[in-house]
Amino acid sequence: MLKTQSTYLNYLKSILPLIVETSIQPDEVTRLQNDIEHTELLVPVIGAFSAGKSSLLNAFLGENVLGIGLTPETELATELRYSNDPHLLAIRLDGGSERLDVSAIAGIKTRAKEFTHLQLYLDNPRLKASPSLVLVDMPGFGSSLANHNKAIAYYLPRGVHFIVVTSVEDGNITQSMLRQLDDLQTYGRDFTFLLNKVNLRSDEQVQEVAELVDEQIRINFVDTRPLVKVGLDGDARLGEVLARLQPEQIVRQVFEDRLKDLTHSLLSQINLALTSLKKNQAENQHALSELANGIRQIERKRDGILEDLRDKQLDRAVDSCLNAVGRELDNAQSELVSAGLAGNQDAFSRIVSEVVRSSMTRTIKEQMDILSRSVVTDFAQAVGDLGKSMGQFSSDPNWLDQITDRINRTLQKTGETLGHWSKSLADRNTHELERLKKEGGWKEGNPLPRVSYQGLATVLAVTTSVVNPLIELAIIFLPQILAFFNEGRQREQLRQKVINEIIPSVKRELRDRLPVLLAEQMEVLVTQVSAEFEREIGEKQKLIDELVASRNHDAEASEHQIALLTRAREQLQQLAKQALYESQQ
Ligand SMILES: Nc1nc2c(ncn2[C@@H]2O[C@H](COP(=O)(O)OP(=O)(O)O)[C@@H](O)[C@H]2O)c(=O)[nH]1
Ligand SMILES: [Mg+2]
Repeated sequence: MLKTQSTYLNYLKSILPLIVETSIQPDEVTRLQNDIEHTELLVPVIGAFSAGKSSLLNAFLGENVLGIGLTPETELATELRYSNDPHLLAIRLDGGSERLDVSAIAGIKTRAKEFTHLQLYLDNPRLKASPSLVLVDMPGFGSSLANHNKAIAYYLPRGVHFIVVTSVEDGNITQSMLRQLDDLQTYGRDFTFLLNKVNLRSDEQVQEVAELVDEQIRINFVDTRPLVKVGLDGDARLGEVLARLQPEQIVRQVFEDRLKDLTHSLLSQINLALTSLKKNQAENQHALSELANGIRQIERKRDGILEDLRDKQLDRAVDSCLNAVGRELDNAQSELVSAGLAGNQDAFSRIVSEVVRSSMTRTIKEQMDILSRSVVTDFAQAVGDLGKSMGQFSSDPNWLDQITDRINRTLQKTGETLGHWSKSLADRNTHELERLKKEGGWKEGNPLPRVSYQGLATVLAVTTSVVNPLIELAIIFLPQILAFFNEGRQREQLRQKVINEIIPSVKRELRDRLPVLLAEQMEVLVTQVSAEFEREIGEKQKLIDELVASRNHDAEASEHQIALLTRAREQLQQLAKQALYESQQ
């Protein structure tokens, strides 16, 4: 376990006893403990088929365990972990797994459809030396499109850093790779670029390719990054790349804000409890009725927003997504025509699916970003009066701002780096919403049922939930279009076909399916933001309510509570200072 991880876990462990004696709920503390404990940093190794990804990883491991060669061997993403009991776990689509012998990896690709990915446990010193980093051998662009898409869909939100491998033989970064890098950028993921097989070219040739690649990266990604040249020394080079990753820092980036938010939230609850204990009965009752009123306003606002979503915003969002897809498919026109002329159906479908993925991901994320910010503002306005009165009650003029800032920050989080998560939060929450809809006999047009979410799905998670099903579908309907290519066409004929039939039919297909998926996830986003506001307000309500009740029973108890809370506040501040603010090693 990393030092940062144990510092954070110790912090949570020591604050738990401080709050169990008060009426403050420890839910988020235990949730965070669980997440931090199970964090692994996934580092996917991506690149074209035959770029040398598996060879590089074999060199790093010092053993030839991953299949290499002329046919795409890696059809299933393979995670590398240390264990003194070597074995292979094949993870099934339902989340269950099958335990196999390490040697089974050679034949498993014939069963690729049954599994989402593989976990390979090896008794290997290199893996033992860096237990927090999990390298992933990814299927290349030349493997089956369905498997490639499955792997990208799974690892794009989960990878913390990507190692991008290109063979010097390719001469530059291919369009496919550029689109892939574009997706990484949308997801806010960093990458290291490896120029592989440099031993196959002269120094001058390598230098020429390196300059070209550098320029492509500069043009497409603004900032430059060092290009790592790899020949037969893959072992050492990959080791250096990993050493530069600074896992402690990555873990800190993933959890620091959450821990600080938790601490602020606990402190503000302690302060609220202290305030409430010092106020009289009537003042407390007034605060309680204001809070109850606030929850009603949130609910009313939510129903209003959902209505507006269905009436207006959805159509606008669908249009802007489809326009982007159309525009970017137009840009890829000559690439599509060339693939068609070469009779390369695989390449053709791959281009369509990549373009759809990257343009959809970008535009849907933009839409969701705009939506999330505007609804947080809407809800905050709806409870503006509550904000004022609670600000007075607790002598904290920023009472409401703190809540909205916290919710905004949570929505913008990009780290879903927990290797052990079988499903994204968005999936879980959507599932819960579906269950409640069914149970309550929900009908189209009715207000959505209330879901007690297990945390907020981020803008990115919601985006992923829309894009992934659409990519699967883009593959399903392509074969019909592709039949056309087998009839030996001329370039101009093909171009007309691409412009007049194929691009419109992709758009048509998306127009059929996108609105339902988009509406669903936009509703999930709105419902979650409203649930989060309600949770924040309800938490305060519950706290004051319990204090009022306990004071009625026992007047002395409040003196004891005040002493307890004051001590808890001091200790919490002290512990937080050590664990979160001073330990910037
Ligand atoms: N000369 C040379 N050949 C390499 C290198 N890396 C991989 N290869 C060869 O390239 C082919 C494909 O490699 P593989 O690791 O299977 O690529 P992957 O599809 O990206 O996993 C194999 O025949 C390897 O022997 C390298 O650094 N130098
Ligand atoms: Mg491979």
